[in-house]
This record gives sequence, C-alpha cells and structure tokens, in this order.
Amino acid sequence: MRFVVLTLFPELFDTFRNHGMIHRAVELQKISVQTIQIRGFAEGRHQVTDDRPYGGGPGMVMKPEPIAGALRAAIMTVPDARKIHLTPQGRPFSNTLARQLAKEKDLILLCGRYEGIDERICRNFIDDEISIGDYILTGGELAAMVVIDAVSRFIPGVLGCADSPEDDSFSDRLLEHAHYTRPSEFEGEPVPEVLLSGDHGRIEQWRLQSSLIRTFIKRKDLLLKHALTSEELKILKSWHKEIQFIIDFQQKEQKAFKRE
Ligand code: 4GX
Repeated sequence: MRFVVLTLFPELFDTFRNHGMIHRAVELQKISVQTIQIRGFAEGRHQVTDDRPYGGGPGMVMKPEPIAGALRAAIMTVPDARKIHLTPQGRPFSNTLARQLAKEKDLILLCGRYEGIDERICRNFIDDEISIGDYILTGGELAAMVVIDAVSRFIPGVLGCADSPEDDSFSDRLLEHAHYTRPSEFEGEPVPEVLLSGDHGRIEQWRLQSSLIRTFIKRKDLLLKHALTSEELKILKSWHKEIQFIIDFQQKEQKAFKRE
C-alpha cells in the first residue's frame, strides 16, 4: 500500500519512516510513505497557505487552492487511493477501521493545521473524515502516523511471521492477557507457575482468565459491547459464584460477631 501524506511539515515523517516495523515494511516494499508539501502548491513569493476566516473570529484557515493542487498531484501518483482527512470531526478510528482500510489499494492522508481547512475541500475532494480521538492536536500529522501505523499492521507481510494481526472476532472484544518473560523471578516476584508448566490447555485457560479479569477491571464497557463466548461466560459465572460465596460467608460472620 502506498500512503501519500499531504502536509505543511513533511519532515515530521522522517523518523517515523526510518525506524522499527514501519521501516522494515518500507524496505520489504509492503508499504511506502510519501509526503507532499502543501506549500509547494501555494502561489506568490511568500507561498501563503492560510488566511483569515470569513465571518471573522480568531485563528486562521487553510486556503483551498494549495490543498486542491496537492491533492491533484497525489491523485496523479495514486489514482485509486481513498482520500482521508484527519479531523476531530471524523469517524472514530479503531482497530476495526484499520483492518478495513488495509484492504484499500492506496491511501491519501490530508493533514490540516490551524483551525482547519476550507469546507469546500472537505465537501468536494475527500472520501472519508477520520478522528483518532476526542482531543485537539496541533495538526493532523500525528493522527496520520497513527493511521498509517495501525493500518500497516494488517497488511500481509508487515508483521514478523511470529506475531500476526488479531482476527476480527477475538481482538477487539477483550484486552490482552498479561505477559511475562525471563527471568522466572524478578525483584522477588515470580512468574505465575502455570506459565512454566508446559501444560498448554491450562495456559490457554489462564490467559483467557487473565484477559477477562483485566477487561473487567480496566474496561467493563467492552464486556457489554460484544457477545461473549460460552467459555467466557462460564468463567464470569464461576467468579460470580465465588464472590457470592464470600458475600454469604461475610454476612453469616457479621451476625455471629454481633451475637458475641
Ligand atoms: N484526530 N487535529 C486537524 C485541524 C482542524 C481543526 C478543526 C478540522 C477542524 C485530529 C484528531 C486533530 C488537530 C487534526 C486539528 N481540522 N485529527 N487539525 N483528534 O486533533 O484526527
């Protein structure tokens, strides 16, 4: 997949492009990350890319002509690309959306600065608006990197063969289980015994319990969002029973205390 990024700060993508998994994916020619300097399409000696908003008010708005020029140049190199604008007003980005975007041929990512871009660009040139979250960045570049990074993981051959991208059903429902590596004891804390047992059935069971308990503690909302498997429900019910036992025991004891 070719990612073509339209930005006023193309240098921001240099370190991103040249390190880690993204670097490897570029070297393997699974992806490319090309930038187009929007300023290169601005007219006049000063190549101005922003202007005061019609109707008044604070801040500046990105002029439409340089963006249109940059978009047309991008379309020349990647004619079948989906054209995405990064904005807090967009569709919430997620692993599910990343997986869908990974099926596209190429992506054009438009990064705005200032208060945003002229509405006529959004309406006539853009296929999709995406937000990476409910906060305001100083520009769309970090959001574009987030999208490129998460989408690339779903492109075949980008991840090492050891780790594979999560499949639809499992990954977006529960948090990952806890992970441990050597040493088997670190600053007095041992690795859970079951993980050293070599019993793959018990290990899988422990990992599922670990996923469920972390999701319950950190992200209860996820447990109401998707259907649980019968195995997951069984674990929840077993906790329910144990918790009920503790409550019953405590209540019985409290009465015994009062009688003393
Ligand atoms: N997820 N930003 C866009 C300029 C802007 C301002 C207002 C439209 C309306 C962001 C995010 C994000 C900062 C990118 C403001 N555009 N992008 N930019 N959150 O905060 O994607």
